[in-house]
Amino acid sequence: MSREIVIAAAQMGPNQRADSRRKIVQRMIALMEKAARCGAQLVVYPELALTTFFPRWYIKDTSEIDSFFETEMPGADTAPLFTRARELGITFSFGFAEKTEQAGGVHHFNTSVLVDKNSNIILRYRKIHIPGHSQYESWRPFQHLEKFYFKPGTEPFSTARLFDAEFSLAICNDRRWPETYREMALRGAEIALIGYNTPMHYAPMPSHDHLQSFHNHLCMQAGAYQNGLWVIGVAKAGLEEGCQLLGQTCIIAPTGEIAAQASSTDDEVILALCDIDRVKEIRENVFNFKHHRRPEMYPLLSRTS
Ligand code: CDV
Repeated sequence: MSREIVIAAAQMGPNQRADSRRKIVQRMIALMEKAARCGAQLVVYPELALTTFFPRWYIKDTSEIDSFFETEMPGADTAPLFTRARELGITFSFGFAEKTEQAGGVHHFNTSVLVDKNSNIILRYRKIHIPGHSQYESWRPFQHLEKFYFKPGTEPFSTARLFDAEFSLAICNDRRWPETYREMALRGAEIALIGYNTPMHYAPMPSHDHLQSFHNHLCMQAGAYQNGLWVIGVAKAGLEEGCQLLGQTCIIAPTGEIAAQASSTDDEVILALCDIDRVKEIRENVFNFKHHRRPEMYPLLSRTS
């Protein structure tokens, strides 16, 4: 029996700081309903879908910082999204800022979850590659203080089974690292869901600004092809609080080909009928790990220092 899944990537336009969670969640529900009308079984939203990309600001007030974080999922504001998904029989994935208490301490993560059609969170991933800087840097036109707001996740990429296929989650900067896709594929993942917020201006190397679009597709297409994965890359896009964010939401086949791509920087749904068995075209041939990979020749890859 073929394993075909209609997957929707729900690109989101900008979230301004003054937008309430309620308003943002309503937009997410509207995207979900549109995707459902088109036959989607899974809807994928971006990184930090519920808020603006707040690491662009240096905020000292802890209650103000807390206002960007979720302490429960679903909480009062996000419950309507879960309820509507259950009514529609839709599975979905989205990113959010998570504040959690563990081992007597409070931790802040940049998190993504995968939710089944009964509203159960079946996979939770906390961003491993935290980019940016940890202290205010006055020379920047806007900050990228992810290292100030978030601790890196402590669990490696893992997978969850849905629709008879193996799913894995990654978040934004993770997509630029080849290790992300290889680790997922070695763990049996067949579909990688990756939300992102990528400013068009990269302050440490502005001469690369014109390459943002190219690098976005380059890394995800390479990751898909070199590991035989479907990759669903979903942007929060457009002009958010004066900061232009890249769009280019796309669904990439295991051959590295783009199967569907957004054509705006607003709220937009794109879909593809993803035949998960196409993973085999790559994994049983050119990148058959068992037959051709030479891990004993790559000892530095897993060295930690
Ligand atoms: N949200 C991100 O992780 N953004 C980073 C940028 C800003 C370096 C990215 O890799 O797109």
